[in-house]
Amino acid sequence: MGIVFTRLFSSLFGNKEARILVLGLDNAGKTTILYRLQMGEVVSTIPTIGFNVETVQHNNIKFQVWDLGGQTSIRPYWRCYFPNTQAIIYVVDSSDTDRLVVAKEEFHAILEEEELKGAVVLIYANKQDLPGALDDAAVTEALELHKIKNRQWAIFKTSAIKGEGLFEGLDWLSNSLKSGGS
Ligand code: G3D
Ligand code: MG
Repeated sequence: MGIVFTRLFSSLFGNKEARILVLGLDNAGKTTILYRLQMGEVVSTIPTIGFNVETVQHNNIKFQVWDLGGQTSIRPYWRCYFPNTQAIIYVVDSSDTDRLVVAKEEFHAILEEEELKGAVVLIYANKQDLPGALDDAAVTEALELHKIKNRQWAIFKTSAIKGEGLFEGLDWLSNSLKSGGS
């Protein structure tokens, strides 16, 4: 996957610093995805502000991961990570039907952020290998993706454990970043 990744994303941003945020509720599979993509060393930091951010730097592209939900007091600090964000990868545990409403609310709150207005959105309907996992159409409905206005988005079924669907999603992402000229 490392080589595939290089082929997809290299020279996409020239020398410009680029940021891709990988977000979702805890337990969605974000950290698993980060390791699965094998882009480089995952560096985990716990800033004094109190939330854990995992970072992988691949050339000039920075992937940054943290858990949404929970304490509202730390949320203002998320904004430090918003500038220069070209894409958001939103990860959902498709088998955790109880928390899909929360996942939806967190998702739409993030989309409202001014500094993320231009970001392309890729949704991973993860944990497709689990019995009872909702498919992409059902997750689309649960997250109310039809409400997304004025931005490119796509949803892919994935199993981070099996490594399925991740590459297809990134392929879409790199193509839409190319066409969007961001
Ligand atoms: P997070 O970083 O979003 O909080 P993690 O989520 O990557 O830590 O994953 C949480 C748990 O879900 C882990 O299990 C992980 O192995 C599992 N997981 C992630 N992706 C998948 C998937 O596609 N299918 C299945 N079946 N499980 C997945 P543990 O047991 O280590 O807590
Ligand atoms: Mg994690």
